[in-house]
Amino acid sequence: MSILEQFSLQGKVALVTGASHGIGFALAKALQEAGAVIVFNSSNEASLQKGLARYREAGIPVHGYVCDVTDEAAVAALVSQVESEVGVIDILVNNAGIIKRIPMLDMTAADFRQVVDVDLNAPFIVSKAVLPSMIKKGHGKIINICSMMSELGRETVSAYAAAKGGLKMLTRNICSEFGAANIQCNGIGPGYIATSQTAPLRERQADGSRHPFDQFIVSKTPAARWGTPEDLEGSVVFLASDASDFVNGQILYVDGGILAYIGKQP
Ligand code: NAP
Ligand code: GCO
Repeated sequence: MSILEQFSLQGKVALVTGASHGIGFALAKALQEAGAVIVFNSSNEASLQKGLARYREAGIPVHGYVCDVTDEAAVAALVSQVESEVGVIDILVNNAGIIKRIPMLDMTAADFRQVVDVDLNAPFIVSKAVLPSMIKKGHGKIINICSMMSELGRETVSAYAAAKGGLKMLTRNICSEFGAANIQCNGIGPGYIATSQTAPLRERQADGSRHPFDQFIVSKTPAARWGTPEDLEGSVVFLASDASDFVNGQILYVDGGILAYIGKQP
């Protein structure tokens, strides 16, 4: 197989969860450009319609569905509907995620549970729903969108870091349990990426200056910039393709070097 054929996704069906915008949209765009048929879901009809319009404007053919990824019955129904309307899912990208930035002593258990439900329980639910058909087909790719917070903590993101740390270990466990069935499960760990999720950390201050956190992240990142969703496109095609058939249980950090860097002396 030529190197370009190794990276081709022709004939594959990819489900990217929560891909109406942001990182998920960029990942779906890249997978489609590599040849995959794209399926995505949104948590509600309004977001689905906005997402469908965004894909239409970009000339990207997609199949879109409403599905709350934390709802096991809804996920089972989604996978069954996709299998009958589009085809068996060859590639799953567990992208849907939320964050709550609340100091731990102020965070309710309900807040904590909600973040873990979307960021950790849902990847378990959706992976469990797609694995049987992948096993029957004799191959499959599961890509979990982890985070720098799979490795590091910081104030106010206890639930998110716990969930993303768990997602790193779920990735390794799916690898362990299904590697023999030719299923590869890896993670992508984005650094700080400019999306709606991190918009509050980049808001201009009243005096027009950059947000202190924005300045902090740029100073801590060797690439000296925030990442963009497009920075993640190559890594998702690699992990979704035959080129990564002997890569399993790994988290590929796409972070501009921030995890490797202790930071400049003040
Ligand atoms: P985003 O713009 O907030 O998008 C998150 C997506 O998740 C939304 O499209 C949302 O879909 C979907 N979602 C949330 N709850 C859902 C549910 N219950 N059911 C179905 N879909 C649901 O965030 P993003 O920055 O693109 O992040 C995408 C992923 O990358 C997340 O897992 C995030 O943790 C991770 N990540 C982000 C960064 C970053 O710096 N931005 C860095 C590392 C990792 P709807 O709009 O339909 O509700
Ligand atoms: C935060 C940010 C981060 C990013 C990302 C970093 O509040 O610290 O939202 O958590 O979203 O996960 O990799």
